[in-house]
Amino acid sequence: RKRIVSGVQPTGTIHLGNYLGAIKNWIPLQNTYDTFFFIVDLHAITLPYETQQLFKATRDTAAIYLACGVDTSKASVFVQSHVRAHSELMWLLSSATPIGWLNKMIQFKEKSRKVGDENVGVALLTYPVLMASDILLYQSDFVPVGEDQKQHLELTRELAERVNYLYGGRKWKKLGGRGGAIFKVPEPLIPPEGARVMSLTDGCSKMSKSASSDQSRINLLDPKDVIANKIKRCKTDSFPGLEFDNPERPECNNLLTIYQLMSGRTKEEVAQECQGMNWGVFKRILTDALIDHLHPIQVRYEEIMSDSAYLDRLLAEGATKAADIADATLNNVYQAMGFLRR
Ligand code: AQP
Repeated sequence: RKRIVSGVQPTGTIHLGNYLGAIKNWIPLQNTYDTFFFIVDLHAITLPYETQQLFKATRDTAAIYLACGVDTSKASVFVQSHVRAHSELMWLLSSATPIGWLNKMIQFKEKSRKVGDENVGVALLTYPVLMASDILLYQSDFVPVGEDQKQHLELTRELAERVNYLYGGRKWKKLGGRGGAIFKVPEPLIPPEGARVMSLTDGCSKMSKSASSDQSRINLLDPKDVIANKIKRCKTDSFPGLEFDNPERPECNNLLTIYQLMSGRTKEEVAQECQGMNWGVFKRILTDALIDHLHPIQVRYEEIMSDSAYLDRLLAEGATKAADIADATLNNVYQAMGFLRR
């Protein structure tokens, strides 16, 4: 079976953007692909963070994956730092990564501007090399990527080809390596349309964990009254009726898209149902759709969190399964690069 890897950083509370842009799309993939869904904790320390918060968010994120329908009998679910090969491969790959490639990364420029020079750690620059390790360790065929991760995946592909060129082929075979290439070069898996969820307070910026105002996002674990309040206060406009795809109405497009995805209807059905509505009526049906969709996830989340020993056991099993594959790749890389193995 073809392989897919993906993950979310435990940097804050999981919001509707993470759910609609990533986790929800993983569920059908589990049936057709060999899937690896991990909690990307090593990436979560690339910006200043709270240790207590990382500790809590790591388990929370795992529980949310399961509550959303990730099934550990089909997918490998684990915490990134529990599989040591991720950090180890990163070191090996960093020796083959020209620093100029990293300096070009848009996300590095944006994030370093945000935190200010004195808070920019080296890990923020080398983040894409760790991401490449995450993907290449599992010889992944596909990686689901949003717009903001496309450049990082391109770097992963170039790095795979570079390592294959530098250390693979005949030289590798002489050292005892098997197969044609050290790494499979992964392809992007473009998420379904409408998967980019925008902020509730500004339809032109994406919904994000790090936005300072909690009003800008719906968190997956928000209680009913909080959801109702956020939708009541979210930004709208003063055009008559409601419509998709009007560039002058980004908030309207975003809220209709959220409604469409939460209610499970088609875009055409929603366009027709809502075209004559005013904001008051629409906000009520949107609130109901959000609550109806998120409530069962929240109930399952509570059940899972009530037995954290069980959750930890599942994560340990996931890490063991993942490490089997990751260690085999890592061993090949060491060998190909000329290291004397124990
Ligand atoms: N607004 C969004 N719409 C659609 N998809 C989104 N993702 C994040 N925000 C949206 C997707 O969620 C996955 C996990 O992303 P991450 O944990 O690496 O965080 P991120 O992409 O940096 O976005 P966050 O979660 O909002 O954090 P910050 O505040 O750091 O930007 C990815 O698949 C991502 O595409």
